[in-house]
Amino acid sequence: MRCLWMLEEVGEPYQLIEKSTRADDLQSAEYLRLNPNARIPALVDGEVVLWESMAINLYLAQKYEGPMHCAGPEVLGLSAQWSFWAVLEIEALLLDLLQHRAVLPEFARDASYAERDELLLRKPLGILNDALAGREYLVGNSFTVADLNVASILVWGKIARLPSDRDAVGATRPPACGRPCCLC
Ligand SMILES: N[C@@H](CCC(=O)N[C@@H](CS)C(=O)NCC(=O)O)C(=O)O
Repeated sequence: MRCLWMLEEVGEPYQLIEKSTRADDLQSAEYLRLNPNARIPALVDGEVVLWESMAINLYLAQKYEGPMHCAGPEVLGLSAQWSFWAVLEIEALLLDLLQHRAVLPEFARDASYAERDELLLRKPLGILNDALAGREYLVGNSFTVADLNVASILVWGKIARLPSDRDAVGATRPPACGRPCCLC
């Protein structure tokens, strides 16, 4: 999903080849040549084949001119920083919270897991809220791949019923709220 959002923001023509998460789709020899992890997504851009959604988005921001183009190494470095940070500090906790708040059937949910996840998320969400205090974007004065990659993880916060008021403790309001392709 985050790569499709990025492609829409980049504005270059692309072809989407839809895959299901079924084994016969992802475990085919043809698909494994593109992504040996048997996961979605994979990007084919001429001779370049890439997997890992954050890396695909950073590549697209480097490669193509236009509104999402990284203006220089500083923007690229900061975008990589926020992208790795979101994956390492937030993603697993938020996915677990999502499971125990919304995805698992009621009988399998464990409120103590959700409580723990919410507590552990307070620190990174506080860091994000501080970084966005008085500004709309994480890097510079315009929407970049840093905002897109971080927001693409934080959108799950809404389904996981995290408060969205930026000033509340443990709250999340993703950068770039309200963009046409953003789900939040
Ligand atoms: N870290 C990978 C995660 C990719 C991933 O988990 N994709 C899911 C779909 S959103 C998938 O392919 N699931 C199928 C499976 O794990 O068997 C990325 O960001 O590209």
